[in-house]
Amino acid sequence: MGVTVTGFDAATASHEDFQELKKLVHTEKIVVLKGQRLSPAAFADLGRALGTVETYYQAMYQHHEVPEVFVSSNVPKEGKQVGVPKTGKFWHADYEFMPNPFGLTLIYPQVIPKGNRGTYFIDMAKAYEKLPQELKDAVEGTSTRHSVKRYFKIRPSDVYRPISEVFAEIEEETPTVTHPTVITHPVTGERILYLSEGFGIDMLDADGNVIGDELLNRVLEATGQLDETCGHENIHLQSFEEGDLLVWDNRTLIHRALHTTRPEPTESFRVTVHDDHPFYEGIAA
Ligand code: 7UC
Ligand code: FE
Repeated sequence: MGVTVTGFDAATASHEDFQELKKLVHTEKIVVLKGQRLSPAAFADLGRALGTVETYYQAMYQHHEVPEVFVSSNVPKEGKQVGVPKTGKFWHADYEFMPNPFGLTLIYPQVIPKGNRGTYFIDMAKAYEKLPQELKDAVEGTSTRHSVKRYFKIRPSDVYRPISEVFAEIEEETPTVTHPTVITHPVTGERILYLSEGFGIDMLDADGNVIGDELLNRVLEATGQLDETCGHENIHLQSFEEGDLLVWDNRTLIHRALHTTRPEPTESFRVTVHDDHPFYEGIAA
């Protein structure tokens, strides 16, 4: 999975180059831009060259100078936490719990662990293709509900608050959303299973009635998301080294941060972008 691109310079790239890059992401799913040296502001500019940048909705994730940059870090600066540690250690698509998710995720690792480096991916278009016909038939016409609630990170300001109040606030700010279980990629036309172990809550039949958990669990199992060893044949471990900048198709791929056995310093910057296409054909956004 994925391709490597050397010699890409966002500062001198033409409009056509950026269009080409996007096309490559849609067809190859992961593009690794090698040898990047970008300031946080230049990283956000790269995002803007690809479409409309989405700033993460919670301030605690935002880079202090460039809010469009999401910071995942366990490396304190001047003794203070920056961004949020241990993000994304569960299968998900970014903003899956939002009404209008974005098509592109850009990750630019800053501090790379020596031991456990990389991110796990599953191509959910391929996973759909491989489903037994019986499961394909079972998900046809269904939709899936998604919420951030199980992986919402408690903020420093939440200390001493009743957990019920925090849950109510999550539902108020980011109400549970419903998307078709199988979405169509607006560029490639692929059919994609759009659900994850992290954010998927339950499924609805064509009439909007909740289906028991069994179907959701069977689909999660079949796609490899319940394999805690991450050895399932659908799972791809994407490694990276200093200077790499990853751009991936956030419609087709779900991902999961690698488990670190011993905590090692790790930091990465993220920019997320709505490209020129609706998230999926027929989305109400
Ligand atoms: O802290 C995290 O794991 C962030 C997650 C809840 N959301 C990332 C996203 O873009 O959906
Ligand atoms: Fe993520």
